Amino acid sequence: MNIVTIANRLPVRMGEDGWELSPGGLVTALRPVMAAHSGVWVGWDGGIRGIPATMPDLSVRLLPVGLTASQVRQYYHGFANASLWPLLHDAIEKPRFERAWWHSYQNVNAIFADKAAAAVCEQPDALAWVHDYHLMLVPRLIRERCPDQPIGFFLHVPWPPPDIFARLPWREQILTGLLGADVVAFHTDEYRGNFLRSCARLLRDDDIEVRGDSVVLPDGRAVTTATAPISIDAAEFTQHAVEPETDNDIRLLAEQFRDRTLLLGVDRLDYTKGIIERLLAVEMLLERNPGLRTSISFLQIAVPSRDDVREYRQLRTTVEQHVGRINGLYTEPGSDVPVHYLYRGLSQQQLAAYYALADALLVTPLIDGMNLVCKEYVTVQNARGGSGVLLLSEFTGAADELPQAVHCNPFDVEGLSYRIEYALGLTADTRRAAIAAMAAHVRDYDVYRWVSDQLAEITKAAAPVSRLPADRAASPYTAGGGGALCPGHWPAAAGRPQPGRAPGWRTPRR
Ligand code: ADQ
Repeated sequence: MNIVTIANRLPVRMGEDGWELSPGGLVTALRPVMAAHSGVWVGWDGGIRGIPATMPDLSVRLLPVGLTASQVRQYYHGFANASLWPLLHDAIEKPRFERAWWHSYQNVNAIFADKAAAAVCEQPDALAWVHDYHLMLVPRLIRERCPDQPIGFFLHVPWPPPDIFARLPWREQILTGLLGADVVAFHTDEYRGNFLRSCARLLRDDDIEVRGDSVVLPDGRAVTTATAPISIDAAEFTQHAVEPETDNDIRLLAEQFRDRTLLLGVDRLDYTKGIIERLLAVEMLLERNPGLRTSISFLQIAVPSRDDVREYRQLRTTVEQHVGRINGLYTEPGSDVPVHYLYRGLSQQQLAAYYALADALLVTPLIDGMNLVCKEYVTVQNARGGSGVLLLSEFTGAADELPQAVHCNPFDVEGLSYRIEYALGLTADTRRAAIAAMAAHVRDYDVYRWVSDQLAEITKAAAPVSRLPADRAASPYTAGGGGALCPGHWPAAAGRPQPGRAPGWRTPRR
């Protein structure tokens, strides 16, 4: 099978020794697929020229998309990161909407779709797999260009309730863009349900109907939705946990944090991750328990992220002010500071050393599509027989899968500080058993399984028989009946029923 992956970024970056595969959630998840299948990866070159056509440890052709400075500003920093990102994260920061950003998003999505379609249409067994909120118009654009190719879409972030999604001025276009896919997949049932309810409420007038877990279009094509919690390459992290370099790093860190209980936070520096709430909870812990000021250390490792967006620059300043204030208040004379802070990216192997040493990992997002860091932590702890404890926000996709974690509500900062105390008070046996159970789950449902399940789902949904209308089952998501058919709204597909095809129906571009 030929897989054409379409994602905002290519999976490569310039490292100290030349081009290397990038770290990060999406790349971590997709790398094994591309190693196992031949194919193409379409993505933005990040403004760096000279991207290689292939990488030695990735059997994939890289197809770079070049963007102008204005497209980067408007499509990426603007619409993707200042409109869609906050909107899809329950609008915890107020989304900003600007028409120029939206127009740029449309243009850039068309550029990605043209590149992808050129790769998809030339191979009969190709499957297009589109990723994430940057490219939500792409499934439909590819469908217009290659009507019969299987197309899947995976959303790496949450889908909010319809009341929140409805704030987007271009909500119908985004929904119909996604419905160009055969399968639209989410991390959790909750996000999937929110999406189906959004379709039912906002696409009524387009003669689009939600039936069970599918969405049926005016031309009779049924779009399947799926729940597919993403995971990590557990074998790779298990390996990192026991490498000699990791042992060396652990020795150095153990020396640095000797006689201290180490609490750890590891995140992209993003306002969804609850870093401020975490720092405030640690502050309350130290305020309440003077003895802890010399016996615990809290280390926050933050990867620089999106510092071209105003809210992210402000967040960095605020985090650094809190770190300074807490240390100013609670460092005991003659002792080390209680809060440590690294603002940088680390290799997976280096992260593994921190995971191995940390007595507790604080994962406290206000909202997070999944969260891979907690899965990495339980894997490394288990590989070293550790008895660390995972504190996990109930507002992460991962909380559904890891019931053995100590769940917490980061909006309740004082409550969070008590949950940390509770977690640290658990016996080593209890903690070790919880880690083992969570690590077993992550091992069983690793990223390889996620990928093969997703590819099977897309292939199945795209088979001709599945494209016939779904049964007229009552749907928990349907808000009402249809309305007028929108001529020209849906690209025609060869061999598919197209009731009500009206004059003015657009011929798909090939
Ligand atoms: P992210 O928001 O980036 O991903 P997450 O799932 O936690 O969040 O993945 C972060 C990745 O970056 C992890 O693999 C982690 O190891 C790595 N990382 C973190 N800190 C690092 C550091 N200092 N140096 C190097 N690497 C670091 C988005 C969604 C998530 C979803 C993923 C995958 O927001 O909800 O889980 O995609 O779908």
